[in-house]
Amino acid sequence: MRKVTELDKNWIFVKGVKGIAEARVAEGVLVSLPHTWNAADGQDGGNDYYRGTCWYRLALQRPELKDGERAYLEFDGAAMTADVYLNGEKLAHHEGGYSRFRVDITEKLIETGNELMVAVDNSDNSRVYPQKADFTFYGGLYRMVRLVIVPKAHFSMDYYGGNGIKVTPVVTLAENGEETASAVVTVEIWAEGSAEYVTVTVADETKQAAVTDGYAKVEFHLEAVHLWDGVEDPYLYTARAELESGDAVEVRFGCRSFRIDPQEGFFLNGRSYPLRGVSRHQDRKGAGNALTPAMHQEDMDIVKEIGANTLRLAHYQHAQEFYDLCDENGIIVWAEIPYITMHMNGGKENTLSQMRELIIQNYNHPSIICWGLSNEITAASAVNEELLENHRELNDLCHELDKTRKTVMADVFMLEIDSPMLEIPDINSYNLYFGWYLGEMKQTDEFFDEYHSAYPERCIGFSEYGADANPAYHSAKPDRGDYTEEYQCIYHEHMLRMIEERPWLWATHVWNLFDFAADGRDEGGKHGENQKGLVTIDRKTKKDAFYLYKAYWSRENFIHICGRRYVDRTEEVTKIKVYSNQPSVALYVDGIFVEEQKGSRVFEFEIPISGSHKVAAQAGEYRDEIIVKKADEINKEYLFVKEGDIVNWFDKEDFHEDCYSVGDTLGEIAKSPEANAIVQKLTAKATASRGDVAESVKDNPALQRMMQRMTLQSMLKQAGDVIKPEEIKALNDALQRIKKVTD
Ligand code: GCB
Repeated sequence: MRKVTELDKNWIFVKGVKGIAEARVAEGVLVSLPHTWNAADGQDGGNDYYRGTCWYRLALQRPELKDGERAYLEFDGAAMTADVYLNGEKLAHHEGGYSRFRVDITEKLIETGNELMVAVDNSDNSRVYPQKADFTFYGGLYRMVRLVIVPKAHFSMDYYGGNGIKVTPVVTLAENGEETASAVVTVEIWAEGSAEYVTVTVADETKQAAVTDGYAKVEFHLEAVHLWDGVEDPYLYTARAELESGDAVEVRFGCRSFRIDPQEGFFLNGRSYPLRGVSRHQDRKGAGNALTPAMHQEDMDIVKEIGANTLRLAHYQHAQEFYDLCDENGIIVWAEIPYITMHMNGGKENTLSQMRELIIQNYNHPSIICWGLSNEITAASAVNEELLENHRELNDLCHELDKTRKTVMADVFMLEIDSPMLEIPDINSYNLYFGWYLGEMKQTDEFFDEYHSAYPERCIGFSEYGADANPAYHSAKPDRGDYTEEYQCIYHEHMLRMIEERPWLWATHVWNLFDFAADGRDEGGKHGENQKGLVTIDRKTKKDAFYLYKAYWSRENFIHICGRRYVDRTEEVTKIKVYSNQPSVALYVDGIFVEEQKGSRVFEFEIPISGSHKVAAQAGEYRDEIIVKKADEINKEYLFVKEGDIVNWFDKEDFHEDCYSVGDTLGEIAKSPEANAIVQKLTAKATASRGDVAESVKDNPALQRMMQRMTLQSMLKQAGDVIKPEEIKALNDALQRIKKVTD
């Protein structure tokens, strides 16, 4: 029997001390695990959260060890690198903040007074990923640490944090005439410490096999297999393996088959099963990344509520508890390592070891169907032989460790579609932000159509898309870059229509289900947060766009009126938008019936307003209600761009349609040498502010073409603070004096 003790209490945490001598005697503070030292400063922005070495100290009782038993420490997550010391001696060094590792301490334990010390470091370096990315790199022992005592002969404890058992079900689906599917389930085990035989039980059948050189393989044939069938029926089997020493491991697995077709998308167990879902980061307000089981469960409850059937667990290995929840709830998962944004010359070994750990530790989860090699890796790195080689090695490693799953990459929009990068993984996916960071929403449609017609034999997905929204911000004229809930809705309405018309997209993942901490950000009225979530970082507010997805995906009947936070409205006639999965919606104002609409998911009404009104929408027994009030002036609390900023120079009455303006595309402006010349000066300044973007535009004809379709205003907004609103206004005034060149 193995004995497992959680070491969650009585740790002394010492911050900002480099050497062990000092850390041993430092007073420190008492903490419990999970713990991160960036729970507060990693979330309030400004790039100044603490990145460095901190220490965790624990007085460890010597466990009683009998008959050759061994004692291991098991760390589920120490971010980002860890050095483990027992009684002053360094026993292990681990690089990678998201995976499990173990340390054998058997020989180093002393009779009394054992002192465990762990130095954890999240400072920057040039070896361990991630180093450059849009999220906070929390430091700490932010997942559980355990003491595990195993008998002399035990399942492997020393191999990349795995648990020594690999279960591979191969399903044969029912064909004409047959009623049920069958499966061959291969159970492989690895043992250390001279085991002789293993007893394996799967679905009430028990078999024994000899263990040779620490390895054994047993096969089971399951007739009438109960499939793991996604959200409909995520049935899990258990495999239990026991050595003669009494050491036992138990894992759950699922029998399912899948395939991905470049024209028809994803198939689960032989039937079309379009993957439509969201991404998730592992953090939340106040806790940082030190999440409790209840927090994981709450996240999964929200995934279920929105009705997603897939999750991209970005941008690193998530907690075992969460992959377990995905298994139990039938959610199809994209798992990945943090090889992100920027390739590092000295980082290849780390990408390989993080991938090894990801696969070995997560192989048995039926929810996972692909391994992500990298994310937007060409955003700040050129496509050269070194980058290609790193990807080829990762790709080969995945196939060597796992014959059953696909490899995938999340490509940045400026990666040319004919790049050799795209030929490496089995399938691909693009992150596109047209309509948010740049360009117009419909460029997304055009991009995918171009890709699909150029490469009809390739599987392509939509791995990221989104628009930031601060639920405090509102507008009757939502616009790109205004951070309003209303623009986020319009953006996602477009994307959902776009996706529906392209069933060949093998998977689509909204970026992101939850707002998350991104220390480098300071925008949209919040510090240190990426607000592309459909739900706020504290999980308390579901933004309106959440209900749009729910209307598309969920079978739980509901009705939702948008704009409950947009109370004060200056317009005489206001728009009331309702999201529902019901076929018709009736609207009432102040208790009086106004109109009933038949439709699908998005229902739009217009009502005149004069005072304070109670607006209700009803579909059968489902009902929702909001209050709106006629206001004389715009409520400043609703605006990201506050008073004094220049917002709407288009509203001027003297706007000349026959002259140029910042609302024209770069392509249109280029037709007039005069207009082009004055624009060039400002755009040069804008692109210079984003060195990485400027570089890629220069060498990238596809991107240049795309930029021709962008409005000047979109392009300038990219530059953020570099171009002042006054400068844009002056530019617009100058353009308004130049007559348009007609073809
Ligand atoms: C991306 C990245 C993701 C960012 C996202 C954004 O493409 O992959 O990590 O958070 O864009 O919101 O800009």
